[in-house]
Amino acid sequence: KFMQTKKVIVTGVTGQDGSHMIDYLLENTEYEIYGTIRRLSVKNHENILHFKNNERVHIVDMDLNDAHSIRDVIISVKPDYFINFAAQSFVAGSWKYPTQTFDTDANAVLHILESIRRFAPECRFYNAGSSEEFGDVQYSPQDEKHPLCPQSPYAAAKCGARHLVRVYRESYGLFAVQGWLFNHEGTKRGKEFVTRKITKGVARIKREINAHMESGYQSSVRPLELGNLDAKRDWSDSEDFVEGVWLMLNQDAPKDYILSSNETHSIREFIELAFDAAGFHDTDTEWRGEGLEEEYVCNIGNKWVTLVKINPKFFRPAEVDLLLGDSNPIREELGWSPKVSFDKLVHKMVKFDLDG
Ligand code: NDP
Ligand code: GDR
Repeated sequence: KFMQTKKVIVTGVTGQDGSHMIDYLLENTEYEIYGTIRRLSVKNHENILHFKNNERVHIVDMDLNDAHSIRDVIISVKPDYFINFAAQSFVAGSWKYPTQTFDTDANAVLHILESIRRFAPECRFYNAGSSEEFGDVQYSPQDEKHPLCPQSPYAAAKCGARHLVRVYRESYGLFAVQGWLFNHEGTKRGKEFVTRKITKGVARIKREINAHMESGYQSSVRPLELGNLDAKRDWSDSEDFVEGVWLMLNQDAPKDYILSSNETHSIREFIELAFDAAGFHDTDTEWRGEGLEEEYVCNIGNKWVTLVKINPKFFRPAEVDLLLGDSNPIREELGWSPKVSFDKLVHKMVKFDLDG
């Protein structure tokens, strides 16, 4: 007998997680997939090119800032799953575009929940929650009981969405969850986020040094400019996390979990490891100076070359100093386990940017 295939809507597929989610669904399910995109003046389809023409993937238009477009897609697809990765996801940008951030990251979630309730009440919904919601952390490691202490318009919007998801779950019995995902990265990571900015910067500097080996490279190397190097983050690989999201969506009853590596590292450590992965050895490199004068330098052919310097323009109006997750509950209850270590992640990203 003909069995109707389940349908999954994934938003944010031109970004990092949405793109990996589609790869994961193509490999691990037989479902029909609807990846949503919005109109931009210049297309950025780099992360969807490899599945754009797959017969199981339908690319449909939906702008989260337009409630009608959300509603129209939900009515026409009647999804079994709705995975919402789309967002204004850049924390620093959320002070510049607070209203747009709140509309996209909180109000749009309300529009999705309302349309699911009215037109597809059996649909399982996932919204992309964040460790940024813990913000001004009260204790470490952060677990699912940690209070919400947002430090940015972005985090405040994600907290608003979290309350809405819970209210809709409890009021209407929707299967709606919102994990707390700690930072996750990879070769599809946006270039303004610190990890990718570093790995791309390392690759560029390596190329500049190689190109000028013969002729006074000291003046030819443009240092990488960064903000607060003391912040600490719990970094993982995005490909490990999309699996955790799918497990959350397929548990018996809706429950929100943390996904994290359970380790924390400073931006400074990420920088050291990234340069090391590109062949700048720690015997040749060192940190010098303090505060705004701090620099990461390297001795190349008896000349000191500045690799990294501070630019205060990358400081934020408020900072999240430390994030460290406790993802033991999802490991124990749903059997999730990440495969890629911090060290492997940094090496993978540096290698990709060196080759690219
Ligand atoms: P990206 O920034 O890589 O991707 C964001 C996606 O959202 C892009 O596809 C973007 O489309 C889309 N988008 C933005 N605004 C709209 C809009 N108005 N309408 C439709 N689509 C829109 O994010 P990530 O993949 O890194 O993150 C996925 C989600 O997880 C986000 O919600 C993020 O806030 C959250 N998160 C991410 C973490 C991480 O470490 N990566 C950790 C915790 C949470 P376009 O290409 O058109 O701009
Ligand atoms: P984050 O990621 O804010 O944690 O949000 P980001 O990589 O932007 O910043 C991490 C830390 O690095 C410090 N930093 C810099 N950051 C950027 N972007 N550029 C710099 O030059 C720089 N220098 C230092 C920041 O101050 C910060 O402390 C990410 C996003 O993916 C969110 O969507 C997600 O919710 C959280 O992770 C969990």
